[in-house]
Amino acid sequence: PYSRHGVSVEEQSLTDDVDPSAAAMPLPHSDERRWSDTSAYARKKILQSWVQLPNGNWELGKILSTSGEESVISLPEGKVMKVISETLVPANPDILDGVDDLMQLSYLNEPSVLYNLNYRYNQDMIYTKAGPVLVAVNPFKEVPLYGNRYIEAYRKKSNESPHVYAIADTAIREMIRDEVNQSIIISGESGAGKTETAKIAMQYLAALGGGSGIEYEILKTNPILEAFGNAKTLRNDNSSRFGKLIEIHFSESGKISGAQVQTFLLEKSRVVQCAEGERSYHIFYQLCAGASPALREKLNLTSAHEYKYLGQSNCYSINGVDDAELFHSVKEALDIVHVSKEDQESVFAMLAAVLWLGNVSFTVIDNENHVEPVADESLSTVAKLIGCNINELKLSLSKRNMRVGKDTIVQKLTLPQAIDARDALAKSVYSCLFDWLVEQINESLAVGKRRTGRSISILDIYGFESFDKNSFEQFCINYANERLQQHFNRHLFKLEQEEYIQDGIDWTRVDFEDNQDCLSLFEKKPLGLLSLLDEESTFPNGTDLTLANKLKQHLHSNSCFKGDREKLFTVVHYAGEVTYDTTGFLEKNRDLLHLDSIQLLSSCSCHLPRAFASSMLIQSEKPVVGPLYKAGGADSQRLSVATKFKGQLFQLMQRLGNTTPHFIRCIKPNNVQSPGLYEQGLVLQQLRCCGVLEVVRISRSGFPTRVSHQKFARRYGFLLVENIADKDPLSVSVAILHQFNILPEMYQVGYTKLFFRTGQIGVLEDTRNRTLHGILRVQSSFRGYQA
Ligand code: AD9
Ligand code: MG
Repeated sequence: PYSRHGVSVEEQSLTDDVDPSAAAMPLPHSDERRWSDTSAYARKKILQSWVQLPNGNWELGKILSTSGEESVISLPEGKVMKVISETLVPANPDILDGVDDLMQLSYLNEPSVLYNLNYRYNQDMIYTKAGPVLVAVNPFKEVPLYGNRYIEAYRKKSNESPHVYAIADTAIREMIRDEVNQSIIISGESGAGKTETAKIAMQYLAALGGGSGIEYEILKTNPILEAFGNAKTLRNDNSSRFGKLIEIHFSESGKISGAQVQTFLLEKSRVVQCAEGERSYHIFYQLCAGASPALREKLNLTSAHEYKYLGQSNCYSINGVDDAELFHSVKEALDIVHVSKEDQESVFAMLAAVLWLGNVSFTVIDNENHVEPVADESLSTVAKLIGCNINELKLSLSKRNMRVGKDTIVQKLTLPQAIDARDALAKSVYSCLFDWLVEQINESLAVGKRRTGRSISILDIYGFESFDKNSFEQFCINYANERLQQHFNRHLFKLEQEEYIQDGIDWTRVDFEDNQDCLSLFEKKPLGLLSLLDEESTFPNGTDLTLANKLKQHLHSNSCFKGDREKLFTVVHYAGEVTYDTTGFLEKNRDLLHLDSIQLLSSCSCHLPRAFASSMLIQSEKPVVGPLYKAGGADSQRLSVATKFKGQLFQLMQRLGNTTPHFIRCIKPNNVQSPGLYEQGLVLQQLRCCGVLEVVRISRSGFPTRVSHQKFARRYGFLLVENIADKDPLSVSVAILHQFNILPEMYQVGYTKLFFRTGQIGVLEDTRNRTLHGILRVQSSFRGYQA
C-alpha cells in the first residue's frame, strides 16, 4: 500500500486539501475537482469501504483481506466483520470529506452522500449542492449564517459556499441578465425547513431589491399567513397547512415593485378536529390569549380551554411561544398590509364565531332522533357575531331544504347530520376567511400596477408524504409532487442536454426516465384516478368501498397501480409505493356545504359572511362534479376538491413553465426537532423522495465524467507507447482512448471535452497509478539506498 508521504509533487498538492477548513472554501471548478479526485480515490480504494450494519446504517470499514466472495472488514472500535464482498460500497478518500457539491465525490453512492451531508451538518454547514440542486439540512437551532453581513458577502460574491442566499442571488442576476422570470422551488417533508428557507430567500430578495418600502410589506405577509395557516402538529410546531406561491415583481432596475400570493389546499378539517397533542390554527390561541379586554367583551371571548374545537386535542400551548405577544405582531402585520381596524375586528369576530359554533350542542326533539340546537350562549353569540337571525341559524343547523324535481322538501337532521352541518359551516367560514385575507394581502401588494413582467416566484409546498395510513390529503399532495418532480426531471434533462449540445455531443444516446406514466394514472380521462374519483363523488350511492372497487376494476392493468384489500389501493410513485385508504375520500372530495348554510351567510348583516357566501356561489356556478345528492341530500353544486386542486396545479405548472427554476430540497435529520441528531435512514429516505439521488442518477445515466482534451492528454499522455511530442491534445486523447481499448459507447468526444460514462476513468487511473507506483518505488528504493 501507498504511504501518504511517498507521493509525487502532483499528488502532494492533492493531499494538501486535507485541511478540514478546505471544505468551507471555494473549490475549483467541479470538473477539475472530480478529475483530480479519481487518483486520490485510486490510492485508497482498496482500503476503505462502506459496510451496511444489520440496523441499516452504513459504517466506514477497512478491508483487511478478501478471499473468494468474502471480505474481512475492520470497523471502528475494534470490531471485525466478515461480509460478502459484493455488498461493500466504495468510500471516497478522506480529502473529499465535506465537499460542498456532492457531484465532486468520486463515488456517488448513497452512503457517501449520507456521510458527506452528515460531515457538513456536524460543522453547521447545513447547505450542500447536488449539482444544480441545493440541499438544506434543518439545523433545529440558530446557525450563524444569516443577516446583513452574510447577505453582503453573497452579493459581493466573496462567499461562495452553498446557501439559500446564493440561490436567490443567482435568481436575481439571471432574471436581469436573461430577462426571464425565475422560480425557487422548495420542497421537503413536514418540518424539513421549507417555510424558513422561503423566508430566508425572501429576506435576500428584499435586501437586494428593496428601497420602495414594499419589501417590508411583503415580509409581513409571513406572520399573517403563518398565524392563519400554520398549526402545531406532531411533526412540526409551526407546520404550514397550505401550499404557497409568492411571486415577487421587479422593476426594470431590479427593484421590488409588488407581489402576489397564491395558496393551495388549506387543511380545513383542522378547524373542527385535530389529533391529540396537535393544535388548531395558531390564530385561535393567539386571539384567546392576546385580545384586549374591550375586544374580549365585544366578541364574548373566553379562554381557549372553554372552546370544544380547541379542547379536543389536549394541547393549548407551544414550548417557547407566547401566543399573546404573537397576536400583537399579527395585528401590526395586518396594519402594514392595509387591513383596516374595522376589517381586523370583523376578522376576529369570524374567528370567535367559529369557536362558538363548535360549542353549539343539540337536543333530540322527537322519537325519530331528529335534533335541534340548544338555544344557549354559544348559539346566540354565533348569531350576534355573524349578524344573522338566531332562528335562521337554528333552522340551518337542524333542517335541510332539498329540491326533488321541482319540489322543495324539508328534511330534519339527525344528530350526526346536524354536527356535520355545523362543522361544515365552521370549516367554510374559516377557509373563506383565509382566502379573503390572501385577497386583501394581494390588493395591498399589487402596487407596481405597471408590471414589467419580471418576477421571482418562491414555492413552499408540502413534499411527498408516505405514512402508515394515507388519505385524501396525501393523495392530493403526492399528485402535486409527481407533477413537480416531472418539472424537476425535465429541467435537469434540459440542462444536461444543453451541455451536450454545446460540446457537439449526441444527446439522443442518453436515456432519462420520466414519471409520465404515473401522472397519466392520475390525469387520464375518463379512466384515471381523478376522473373516477369525481365520477363516484357524483353518485348518491357512492361509498368509499365502491370507489375502491371502481378504481381496481378500471386500473388494474396500469403498471403504476396496484389493487389492495378492501378500501385500499397502491400507487407506484417516483419516490416509492404509497398505499391509500379511500376512507373519507368521497366526503373530502365533495366538500359539501349545504345551500341552506350559504343562504344563511348571505342573509347576514356583517359584510364578511356575505362576501364568503358570494364567493361560494361563484364557485358553485361552475359545476364539474354534476349535481350532488340529486335525490337524497344537499343540492349545492361545486367543483370537487380534487378537480379544483388539479386546476390550480396546472395553472401553477404553467406559471413555473415560463421561469428558470432553482431547486432547494429541505431535509429533516430527525423526527424529534432536535439539533445535532442525524438519523441516516430518515435522511436517506428523504434524499430518495425529493429526487436528490435522482439528480445523481440522471447525471450518471449520461456521461457524467467530463474532462478537457488538454487535461486528459496531460494526465495520460505519458502512458502512450507512441511518440506524441508535437501532437495536439485532441489527437493525444484519441490515441489514449484507442490504446486502452475504451469502448466507443463508453465515451464521446466533444469540441472541448471528453465525456465518459461512470467508472470508465477507473481503468486509466489504475494503469496510471500502477505506472506511477512503479516509478515511485524505484525512486524510494533509490532514496533508501542513499540513506
Ligand atoms: V411543514 O411541511 O410546513 O410542516 P416546513 O415548512 O418544511 O414544515 P419549517 O420551515 O416550519 O418546516 O421548519 C420547522 C422548524 O425547523 C422551524 O420552526 C425552525 O425551528 C427549524 N428550522 C428550519 N430551518 C431552519 C434554519 N435554517 N435555521 C434554524 C430552522 N432553524
Ligand atoms: Mg412550512
